[in-house]
Amino acid sequence: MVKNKKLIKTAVKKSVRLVRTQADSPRRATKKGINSIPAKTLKELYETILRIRRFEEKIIEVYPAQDMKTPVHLCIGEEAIAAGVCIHLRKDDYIFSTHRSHGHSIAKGSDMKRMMAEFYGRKTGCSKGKGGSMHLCDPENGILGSTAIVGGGIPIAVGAALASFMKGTDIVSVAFFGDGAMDEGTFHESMNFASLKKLPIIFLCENNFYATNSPQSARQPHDNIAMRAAGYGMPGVQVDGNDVVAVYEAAKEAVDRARAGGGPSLVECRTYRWKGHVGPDCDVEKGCRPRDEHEIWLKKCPVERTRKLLLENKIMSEKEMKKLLDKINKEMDEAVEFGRSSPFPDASELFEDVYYKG
Ligand SMILES: Cc1ncc(C[n+]2csc(CCOP(=O)(O)OP(=O)(O)O)c2C)c(N)n1
Repeated sequence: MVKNKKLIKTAVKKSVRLVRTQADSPRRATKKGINSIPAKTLKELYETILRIRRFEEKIIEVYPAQDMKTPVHLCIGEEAIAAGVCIHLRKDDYIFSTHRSHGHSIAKGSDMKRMMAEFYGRKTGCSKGKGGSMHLCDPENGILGSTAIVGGGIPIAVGAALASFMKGTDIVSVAFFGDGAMDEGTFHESMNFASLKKLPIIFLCENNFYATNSPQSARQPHDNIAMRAAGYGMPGVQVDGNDVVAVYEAAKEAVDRARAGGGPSLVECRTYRWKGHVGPDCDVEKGCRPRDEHEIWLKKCPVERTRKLLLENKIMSEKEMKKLLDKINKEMDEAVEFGRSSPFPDASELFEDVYYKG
C-alpha cells in the first residue's frame, strides 16, 4: 500500500512534468519547413493574414456608427491559424466554424462584400442578412455554416466527414473551435466517433486560453489540449499558432493524412485574442485579463512575424508590401460600401430559408 502510494506520487509528478514540458514548447516552424514552402505560397499566406487583420480593423473603424447591428467576435491576433490551415484546402473541402469565424471564412475564399453586407443585415449578405457575424455560410466555398453554440459545429463537421467518406470522395472537413469547446460533451463524442470510423476530419483547436473571461486554468486540469488525442487513438500536435509556418506544416500533415484515408487528427494552435470576447474594444482596461500577459502576446503579432520572415528571406520587398496593403485597403472600402448600400431584406422574407412549422 505504502509502495503503491509512492508509485502514484511519482507517476503524478512525472505526468505533471510532461504536461509542463509539452505545454511550454509547442512546435515551431522548422528551417526545413520554411525552405520547403514555395515563395508564392509564403506570399499567399501573408496576404491572407493581412487581409483578415485589415478586415477586422475595418469593422473596428465603422462599428461606432452603430449601423452594423450584429455582435462581432474579432480574431485579431489569431490570423495565422486560418491562413495556415485553409491554404491546404480545396474549394470543395468543408470548414465549420464558431462565433469567431471571420478569419476562417476569408481564408476559405468567401467574398468579403457579402460578409460585410451580412454584418449590415442586408439582403445581399452571405446569409441573406438574417444570420449576422456568428452565422456565416457560403456553401459554394465549402462553408456549410458557423454556429455560436459552443462545441455545436464539431459534430456537424463529423457528419459532413462521414458523408464524404460514405460517398467515396476525398473531401476533407475541418472543425475550428476554441479551448472553451473542449469543455463540451460534443467534442469528446465527436473525437471518439471520428476515430472509430477513421473519418477525414481535422479537429482544429484555437487555444487562446480564455472562454469569455474564464481562463483555461479555471476550467481544465491541465493546459495541454493536444495530449487528449491519445485517449481517442488519433495523432495530436501542439503548435505555436502565431507562427504561420508551424501552422502550415502541422495542418499539411493532418490534411494529407485525412485525404489519404488515414483518419482524423487533433491540432492545437496556441494563440491569443487581442480584443475583448465580443465587440471592437479591448477588455484589459476592464480588468478581464492581466495587462502584462496581453503585452507579451502583442509582441508575438502574427502579421509582424510573417512580414519579418518574408523580408528577411527576401521573398517580398517593403515596396511590394505597401502595394499589397493598398490593394487590401481598397477591398475593405469596397466591401463596406457594398454592405452599406445594399437593400434590407423584405419583411415578407422572414420565414424563408428557416425551418418553420406554422
Ligand atoms: C453551449 C454554449 N454555452 C455557452 C455559450 C456562451 N458562450 C459564447 S462564446 C463562449 C466562450 C467560448 O470560448 P472558446 O470556445 O474558447 O472560443 P473563443 O471565444 O475563445 O474563441 C461562451 C461560453 C454558448 N454560446 N454556447
